[in-house]
Amino acid sequence: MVLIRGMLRELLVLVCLMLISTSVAGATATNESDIVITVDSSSLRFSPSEVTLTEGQAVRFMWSGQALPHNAVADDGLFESGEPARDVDYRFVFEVGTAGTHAFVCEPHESVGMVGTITVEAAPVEVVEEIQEELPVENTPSVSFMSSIMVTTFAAAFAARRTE
Ligand SMILES: [Cu+2]
Repeated sequence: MVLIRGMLRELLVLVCLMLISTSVAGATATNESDIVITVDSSSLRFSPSEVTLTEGQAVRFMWSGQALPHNAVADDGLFESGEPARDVDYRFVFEVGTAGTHAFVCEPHESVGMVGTITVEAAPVEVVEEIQEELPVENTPSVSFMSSIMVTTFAAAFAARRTE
């Protein structure tokens, strides 16, 4: 019986470690996976102008101190960074359901070829739940961490009682 309990404890520690590592990775993924689009040195091109991402990921249009004011407006109306500006930091999350190709332009410079394309690939089904769960707790990653600990504690207490 002691041997079994020892093995159970090792198993629980392992499960606990796995839960902690996945919740930490999930909490930090939101910003690390952002795709940044800026303006190149010619001042009339997006860089990069063509990107591919997965539903749930975000694109961040970001530039500062530009000689000319720019914006980023989707042809299909999905997103718009606002009025053209020399300093822009605009983040747009491509939620589930936005899979497809989204062409966008810089309104003042569309005629000289300041255009781009964002290709959004559908998220795998198991990732959908994860994204919806994470969005409200974006700034409080400890919530999922705490729930993992609580689940593990309950499991440990339950397992210990059963082996007695
Ligand atoms: Cu422009």
